[in-house]
Amino acid sequence: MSEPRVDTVLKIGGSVITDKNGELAAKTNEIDRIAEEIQKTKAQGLVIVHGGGSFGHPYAQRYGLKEGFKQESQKVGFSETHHVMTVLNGLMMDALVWHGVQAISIAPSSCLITENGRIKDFVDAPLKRYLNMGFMPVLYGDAVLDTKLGFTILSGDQLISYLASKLHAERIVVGVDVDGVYDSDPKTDGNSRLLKNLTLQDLKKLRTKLGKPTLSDVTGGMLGKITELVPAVEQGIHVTVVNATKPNYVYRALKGDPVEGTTIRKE
Ligand code: IP8
Repeated sequence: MSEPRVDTVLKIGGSVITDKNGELAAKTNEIDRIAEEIQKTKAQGLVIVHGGGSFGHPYAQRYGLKEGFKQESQKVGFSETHHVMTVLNGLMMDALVWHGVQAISIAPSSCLITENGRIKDFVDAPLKRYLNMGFMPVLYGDAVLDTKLGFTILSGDQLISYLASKLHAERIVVGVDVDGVYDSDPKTDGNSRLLKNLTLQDLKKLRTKLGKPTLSDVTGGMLGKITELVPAVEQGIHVTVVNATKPNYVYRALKGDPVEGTTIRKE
């Protein structure tokens, strides 16, 4: 099978498509707007990954899934967490498909296994074949099996970095609910500064500077994102972080048009 040409791996943060103050609170208007923006780009070679927001995270946290299998009572939590992610994914798929996008949902829990939380085996033949046929695969952060932990939580951020590297993507676009990467948390620090251009070195320094993630996010918030992006940037993949809650920012980022946000390059 020939290698598919992948231009962009796009992450849509859970905080963009859900209300993280609620539980199972989808922002259906936002999901619809983003699906329309994706459709408008007529993008080829695009892979989409979305986060868990108020669907995956509260369940994963309630049952302590990220730390692995410790007791029988967690198993129903694993099922619930995966299930609510498929519900959120269904809303995303609904919007994309009815906007005429030839999107196809791929469940990480069915095609990959992690080892101590890191992706180890990924059955990529269907994904590659879908891409070769011009489909747009849509994946998400998920509850997954783990060779050492029994199971764990895989973040969409680990997935985008892994997929972009594996598929030799040109770039990663990360849609979040703030204007880009800041030198501290803009939601709690009024003096935080937006960092418009970052190099790999800056990214590594920032990793040590950024504070603890919010408790509602089992996979680590912005700090988790930064950490996960490092290997992709090391491989020369360009990253753009934009505010996906602002209309047309995702559209412009996908088109490669100038848009406010943070760009991250190797040097
Ligand atoms: O929101 C986590 O994905 P993320 C998904 O991309 C679950 O970190 C199931 C909590």
